[in-house]
Amino acid sequence: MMDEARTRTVTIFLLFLLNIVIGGSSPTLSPVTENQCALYTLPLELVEGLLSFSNATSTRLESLIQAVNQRRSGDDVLSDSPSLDIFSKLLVLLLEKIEKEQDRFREEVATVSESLKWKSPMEDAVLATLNQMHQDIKGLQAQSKLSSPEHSVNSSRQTCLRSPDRPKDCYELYLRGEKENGVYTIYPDKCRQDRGIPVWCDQEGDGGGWTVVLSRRPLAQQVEFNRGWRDYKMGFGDPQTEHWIGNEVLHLLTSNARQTLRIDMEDWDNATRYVEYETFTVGSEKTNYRLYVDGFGGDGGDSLSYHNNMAFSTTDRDNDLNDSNCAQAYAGGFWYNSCHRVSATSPLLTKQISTKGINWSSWYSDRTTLKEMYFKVKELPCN
Ligand SMILES: [Ca+2]
Repeated sequence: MMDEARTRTVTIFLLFLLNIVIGGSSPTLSPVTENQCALYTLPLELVEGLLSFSNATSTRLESLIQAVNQRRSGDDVLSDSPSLDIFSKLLVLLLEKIEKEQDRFREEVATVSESLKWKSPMEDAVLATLNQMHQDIKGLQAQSKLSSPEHSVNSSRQTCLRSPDRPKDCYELYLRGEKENGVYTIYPDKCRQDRGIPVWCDQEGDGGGWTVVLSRRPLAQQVEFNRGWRDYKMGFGDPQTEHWIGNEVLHLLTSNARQTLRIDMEDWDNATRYVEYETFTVGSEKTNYRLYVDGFGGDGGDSLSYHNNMAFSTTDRDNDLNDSNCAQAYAGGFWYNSCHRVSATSPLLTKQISTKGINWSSWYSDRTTLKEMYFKVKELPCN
């Protein structure tokens, strides 16, 4: 009788193990660890899926080990069973392997974010989600014995990522053959049908594929840039004249793929300068849309690095490092430090020496105001 029960228990364990081993072999984490760049190309949902799968598996293993241990302590005959010992050890080994793989993945994410000074967005997007999913899985397991990984991955969200004819930026449009400058509709958030937004695409300069995120130029009637948090969050102006694309879109664009930032500027004597930052990221609203730039190049000087790691500030949200309110003092929202070496959203003043107009201090250290300034981003392809 006892032998029969033991055989049944062992058979169930075997089936469980087989399920785990077969199920665990398809979504592997190793391509991510082998290629850091792959982190940027993996859709967030896929990363979540991988993590939740391994979490579900590890939770299942933990409960199996617990069951084995309970069985052993509650039954003297079985406690001497060599086969249960072997299964118990095998389960522990599998659990260790999965945990090691998860640690390796977390480490890889942390390394990439550290090397790009890009910590918060990645932590927000993936690591926090991981903890939440872990809790969700535990909740589901409590409700049901069915805790297969297929049930924990939201497949409908994956499908919408693949929907066609929804270019996420000007670079995608360029790759599809749209090679003329102009206003195009892009869909930075591929999962929401209503989020198409008009932008100016620079498809002719500097290799094309640039999504213009900020444009300043002299007009008969300038666009008002002295605005509050909500306007800077959602975007305002006109892509054909003066425009702020919006911090939400900036965050989406720069968290979906690694982006290069290029800034073109022109003074009142028609001289031009440009700068590029190989990596440009804007954090989520939780980070107050914190700015991360790295990898400077160009002939205009590295003024923007003074604003690196700064939160965004507006007239009604003072997140700067100055005792006063920089956004109010300079009449525009920006990643103020204490306060600025770059002023891109202040009023467009005619040629004069003033910190209250458009400035790039490493070009004009005397703060001669500039006539035009454009911020544009482009996906940095992974090699
Ligand atoms: Ca302040």
